[in-house]
Amino acid sequence: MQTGAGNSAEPREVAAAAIVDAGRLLLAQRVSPPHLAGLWELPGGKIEAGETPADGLARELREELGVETVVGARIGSDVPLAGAMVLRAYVVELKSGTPEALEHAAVRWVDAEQLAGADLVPNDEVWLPELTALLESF
Ligand code: DCP
Repeated sequence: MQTGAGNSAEPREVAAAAIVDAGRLLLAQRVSPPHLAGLWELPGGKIEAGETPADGLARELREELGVETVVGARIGSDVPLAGAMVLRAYVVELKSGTPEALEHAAVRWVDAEQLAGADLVPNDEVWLPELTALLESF
């Protein structure tokens, strides 16, 4: 019987946060791996076994940015990743704290125009239409 890593029928999830405040979206600049270093992403990470995506994403944001958050609705489509993983984005509200680059090279807030010109990691580029619409709704 299989134990430990969970149900092999379900892909492991990497959750990413679309944090919007005052009409701007938070981007974080990756430090690794080498082919993604310097590119900008929605912050987040792997959901651990036994965690809900909401709890896991809030934990990642606490570790990476030093903030408390409320994880909301899914946004955009699933992005398949190597290793039977799937990347999903969520709209996230900042509850307390100011985001700091604790595990990234830098963080920055962008408006819709700056988002269009940002060097995003390729996976996150698929969410550009939904992220732009989200920014324009504020
Ligand atoms: N990823 C992505 N876009 C994001 C977030 C992550 O394409 N907005 C990808 C990059 C990696 C995978 O998802 O291929 C896992 O992301 P992280 O390395 O950021 O996840 P963790 O922080 O959980 O990794 P680690 O196990 O190194 O702590």
